[in-house]
Amino acid sequence: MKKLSNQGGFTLIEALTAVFILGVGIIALYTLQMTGVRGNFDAQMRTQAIAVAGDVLEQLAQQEFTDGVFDYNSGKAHKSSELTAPAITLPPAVENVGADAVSWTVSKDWGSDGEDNDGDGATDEADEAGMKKIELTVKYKMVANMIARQKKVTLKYLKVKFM
Ligand SMILES: [Ca+2]
Ligand SMILES: [Ca+2]
Repeated sequence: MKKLSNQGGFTLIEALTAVFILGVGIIALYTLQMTGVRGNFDAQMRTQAIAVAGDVLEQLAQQEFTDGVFDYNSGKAHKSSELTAPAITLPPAVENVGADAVSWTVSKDWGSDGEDNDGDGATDEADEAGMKKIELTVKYKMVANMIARQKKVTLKYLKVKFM
């Protein structure tokens, strides 16, 4: 039988090349996996932050239009410490941010802010009065690959004075 001279198995270069390609593949898979895990984690933190925002919004909705929590406050943010009962449970990701994790800003009353808020051409007319724009922000901190990143969710709504 004729023996083929070229059948001495793999050369070292071929073996190293195969290992290298396999390595690159494994690293790519690992990176993909980590990206997926991080994405899941981020979604989870975000959901928790939105739940907190919903709780705060509910409490704000129960306050009168004239309550201090809706003061214009020179545009400065209100803090969650202004809220009374019931206490809002903060998930660790929100609590880690600190005292300003939950805050909201209040616009001037649309009836006296010198702007045409509803875009009808008239400024500060009767149907703009008794409305304020509330912008609620919940910050949360997520840790991924040992790096802490702060993110936030923002909800906007109109507080309307009942006549
Ligand atoms: Ca107007
Ligand atoms: Ca206005």
